[in-house]
Amino acid sequence: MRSKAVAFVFAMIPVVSAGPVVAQTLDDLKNDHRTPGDILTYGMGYANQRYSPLKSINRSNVAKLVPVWNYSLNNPQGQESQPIIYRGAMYVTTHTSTVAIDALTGRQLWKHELEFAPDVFKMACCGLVNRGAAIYNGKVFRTTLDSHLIALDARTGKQLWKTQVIDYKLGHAMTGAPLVANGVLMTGIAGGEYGTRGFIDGWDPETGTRLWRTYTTAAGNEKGADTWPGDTAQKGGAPTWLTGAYDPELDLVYWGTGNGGPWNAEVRKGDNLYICSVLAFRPKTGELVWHFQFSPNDPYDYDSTEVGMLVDMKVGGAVRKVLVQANRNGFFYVLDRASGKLLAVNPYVKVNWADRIDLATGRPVESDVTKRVRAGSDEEVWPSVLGGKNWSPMSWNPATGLAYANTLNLSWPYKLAKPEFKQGEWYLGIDFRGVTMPKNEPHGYLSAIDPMTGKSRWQVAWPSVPSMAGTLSTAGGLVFTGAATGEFAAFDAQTGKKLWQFQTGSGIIGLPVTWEHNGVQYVTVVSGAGGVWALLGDERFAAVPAGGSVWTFAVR
Ligand SMILES: [Ca+2]
Repeated sequence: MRSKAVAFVFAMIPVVSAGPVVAQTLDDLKNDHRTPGDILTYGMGYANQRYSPLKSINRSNVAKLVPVWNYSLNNPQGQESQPIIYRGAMYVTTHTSTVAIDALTGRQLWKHELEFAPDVFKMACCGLVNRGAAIYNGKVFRTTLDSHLIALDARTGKQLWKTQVIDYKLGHAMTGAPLVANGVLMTGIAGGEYGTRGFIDGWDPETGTRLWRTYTTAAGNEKGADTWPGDTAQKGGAPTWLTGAYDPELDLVYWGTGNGGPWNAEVRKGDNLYICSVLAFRPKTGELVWHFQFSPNDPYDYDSTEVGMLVDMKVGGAVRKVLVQANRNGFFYVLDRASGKLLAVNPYVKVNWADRIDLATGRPVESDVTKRVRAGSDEEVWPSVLGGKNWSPMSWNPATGLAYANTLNLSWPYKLAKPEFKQGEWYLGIDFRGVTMPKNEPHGYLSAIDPMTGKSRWQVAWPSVPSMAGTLSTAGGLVFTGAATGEFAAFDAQTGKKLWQFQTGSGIIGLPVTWEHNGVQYVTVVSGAGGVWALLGDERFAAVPAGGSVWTFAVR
């Protein structure tokens, strides 16, 4: 708690300080979840719970929520950026810009713009997006589609340094928000569809000098290299295109990895470490402490890049430090986050690729469907290539003990084909025909999931296109999320009853946040249709206007 004197000093500083910005410290980042006046991390705290203790907006007054301001991002692509808020400034990214906005008025403070060579866009498999910035020690950090990492002065937007992470022409892109933990700036990489080799990097935030690189496919004399035939690990995928979580007490960063390359797993027989896994490593060195592989030899593009949430939860009568994840493979996992031991695993959507996950070994028991797929048969597989849940994060409410996620009810037709590698092009090795939308059933839900059973306490069906947006939970008993058709909405966390909604003018695929200033609670979401769903040719989506903007709401 801040003393009254300190609070007074803070109140005397104008919302946007003209003087030097007090630098964010590592302690500020560590305490982010306890300081609802700012949002300093992707995930609203290192634990990635996207939970706020704020409750002045609650079940009884959320119906009075009205917009306070709207800011145009001047960008027609999908908007997946989570805002960062510090000392009255809000930082939002698009694929072509980083902006600082006065959080109370919506006035632009500065804008930093990017330009790309035209061939860059081909390397972004699934939409021209960026998922947000990181902030530390007076600097704003972001990644770029052409695989660079940039540091900007948080006060002026001036570029302080720019580093090439890797040559994008190899088939890489960067869309994720960086993570700063224990003084190290960390980034992942995309390119799992292009026959690339994934990695995670650690950087010096002051200079942009690379401190370490940990590859996510094991090769050469590395442990696990024997899970790849020949040199297949070199094009083996395991991309790391989202953001990790961090436990400061254990000093472990948790980072998810994606699919193997090519999707056709018959050409890379073996477990293929570390595709479709969570890696627990030391932020100072990148040294791997433990790993858990969800889908060994995955043929289905079941990325595990969305790492999930770190929660302290009762398991068998005792409170355990766990990592919970709604995996794209359709199973909900509870892992001990100190050791990686599997504590519970159950399906949370319709699954037919595996009969179950063996609790003792953590390995899937592949179904007859997958056995036939591996033999070359054409099969309908659940869940689809988009997974039981796609990239967007869920949120946690400690009062309900539930995980709130936008889940998908889709399958896909699957048949192996011959993979052919060509640099900078998709390297799949399957007859890819998109997803199947079931008739007479919703295609997605907002689901309130019990982590120990995978069962939903309640589900709300999306009436049209399913939502790919993130969720936000609050102590006000609310869950906020957005619809692909543009409605930003609040639901009762206990019952799923919709309590409020507002049409934002374009589709929502972003990450809502809440924050306060002078005792007033605000809710912010970035609107802007696009992302992976826009690539599916769904005619229902064609009627949703493009156009990125930031909305901030309050009860008035
Ligand atoms: Ca905070």
